[in-house]
Amino acid sequence: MKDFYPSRVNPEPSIMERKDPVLYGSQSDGPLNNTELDFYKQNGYIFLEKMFTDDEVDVLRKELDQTMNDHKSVERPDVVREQGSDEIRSIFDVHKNTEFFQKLSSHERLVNIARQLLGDDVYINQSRINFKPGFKGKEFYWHSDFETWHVEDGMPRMRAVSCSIILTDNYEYNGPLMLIPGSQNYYVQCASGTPDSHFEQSLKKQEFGTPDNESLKWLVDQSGGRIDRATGPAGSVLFFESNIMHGSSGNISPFPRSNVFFVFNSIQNKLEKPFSDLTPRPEFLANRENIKPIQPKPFDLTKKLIQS
Ligand code: 6CS
Ligand code: FE
Repeated sequence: MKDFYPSRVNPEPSIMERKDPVLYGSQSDGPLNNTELDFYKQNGYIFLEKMFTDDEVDVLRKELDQTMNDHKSVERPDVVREQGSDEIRSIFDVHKNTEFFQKLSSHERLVNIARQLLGDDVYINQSRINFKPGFKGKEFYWHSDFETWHVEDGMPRMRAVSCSIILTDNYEYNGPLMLIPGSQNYYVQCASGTPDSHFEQSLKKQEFGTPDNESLKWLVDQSGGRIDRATGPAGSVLFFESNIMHGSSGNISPFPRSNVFFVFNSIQNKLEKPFSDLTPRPEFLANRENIKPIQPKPFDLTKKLIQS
């Protein structure tokens, strides 16, 4: 298969233009209006305040705490700990491993937006819950998710969107996600060289497939010097395009930050072989098995599944 987005091939990094649309659907395809869709197209993300009520957030947070407790002593690759400590950083594959998050991943409120943005049926390519406890939560260095998914997992085109449900209030000072608006339109072809089983390290601290300083400066310049932050109340939902440059700082405030994270991919954009010599990453990071379009379902989080 042709590689439209080569990266980690040359020793020197470079920047190329995106070859795919950012927005695939239109207003008549789903819940977002033209203003919201335009914002997403221009900026590469949209932050929807309070899509979930406080009661729903309580339930979500309880489920997250429960999942975290259940995994405290679980030693498995899908339970990622912080470097040099026992602190859980992420738990992957929650849309398969827990009944609650499985239902949540097909919630019509989320899926209908993903379908609209991608203009297609969708499936989950990756899911996780992330924790950034007060005082000790560590950073995520700048990266494009698509770069990793393309080079290490074989995602052919830019037709995926990440959805992050924010479960604690996000402030400027507790390590919110930072995004470079407009960077979804450019692809940083990163410098070559990726160690074997890179993911074992990159999920704690990514050092390969990250942009060089010059490219990052260039991206911030093209946005007019803007770096946006996904700040807002718990219950808000952030949708961000697969190639937008993003990252977050550590959390030295007393306030924890946690979120649930689903990656929706177009059903026409299923994973192929990695666009590199690397061994494909495990299923918990990059879903390949039993791929079926999600049927959006109404799901009252505070009650039981309304309809299955
Ligand atoms: O590995 C992944 O799939 C995700 N995690 C990191 C640290 N970088 C790329 C992508 O966001
Ligand atoms: Fe990311």
